Amino acid sequence: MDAATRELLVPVHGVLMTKPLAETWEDVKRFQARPDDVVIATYPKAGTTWASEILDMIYCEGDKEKCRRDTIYNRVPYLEFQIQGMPSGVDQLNATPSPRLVKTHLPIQMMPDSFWEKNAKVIYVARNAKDLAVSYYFFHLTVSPLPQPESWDVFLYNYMKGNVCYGSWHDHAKGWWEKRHDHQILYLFYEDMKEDPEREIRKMLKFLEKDMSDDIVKKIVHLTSFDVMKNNDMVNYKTLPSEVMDQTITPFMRKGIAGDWKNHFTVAQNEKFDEDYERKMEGSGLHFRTEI
Ligand code: PPS
Repeated sequence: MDAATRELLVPVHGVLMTKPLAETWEDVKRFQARPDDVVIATYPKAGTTWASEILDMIYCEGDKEKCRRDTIYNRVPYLEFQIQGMPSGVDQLNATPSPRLVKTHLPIQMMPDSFWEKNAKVIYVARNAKDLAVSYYFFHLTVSPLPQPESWDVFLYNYMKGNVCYGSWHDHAKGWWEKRHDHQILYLFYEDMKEDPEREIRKMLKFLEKDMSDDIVKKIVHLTSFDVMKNNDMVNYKTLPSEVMDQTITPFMRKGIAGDWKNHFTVAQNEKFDEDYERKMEGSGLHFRTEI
């Protein structure tokens, strides 16, 4: 682990988290879910904001103005959010009337028990590990609570080892995949959403037992497309103070594609990554597409 990581991240039950979160971890653990909560669970950079916007659109029946009532991080509060000087995710959620949409990046073993006890539904979005690494790297360059990577190579090494905030991508993807056998979890893939967003939105509707006209579904597909979201200040995080997220380095809505990893991985990095990946994912039954 490099010095910057050691300074800003500490392990909580063996998973690296930011220090402010580690210090308030018990508040997250004790969080009280409600039966009608719908959780959007992801490893960071897997398409959380995209899925969150789709779900809020579903709840608002595709009403564009209603969805622009506030920023995405207020409409879909981030359970374990903890930055000094800003309201915590737990406080925000406690003050949110039902039905709530809840964002989390927690790995399965760290979810507050209450979500299982209350039988809240979860939509998990997974994204292939290579594109995710690139997106996470650029995100680290822009946000102050995360350690500044020494280089892309060092970042990739830390990521493969699980020495990044939220720990191992492999464990995260596999943990949630296994849990779907005994809980209401809809497991979706970013690459499928890219390929056919309408089909994936219909899966969400079915899972949530909601009916919707074809016209509204198509409207939601359009309003949640990358180009529309990139120019929507209620989802592109431009409302965050620049000392928290500096988008002059790279925008939050950066590329939004599958396959960008090819522009960043060297041949040697790719070989090493594949070898490590095969070992960690073998027998999981999970298959990701790294391009579409
Ligand atoms: S975060 O910070 O963990 O909540 O980030 P998250 O929202 O999970 O992921 C950000 C990446 O998702 C891309 N994105 C999209 N792709 C396609 N279509 C839409 N509508 C969309 N919205 C967000 C965003 O561009 C980030 O990926 P990269 O590869 O960095 O562009």
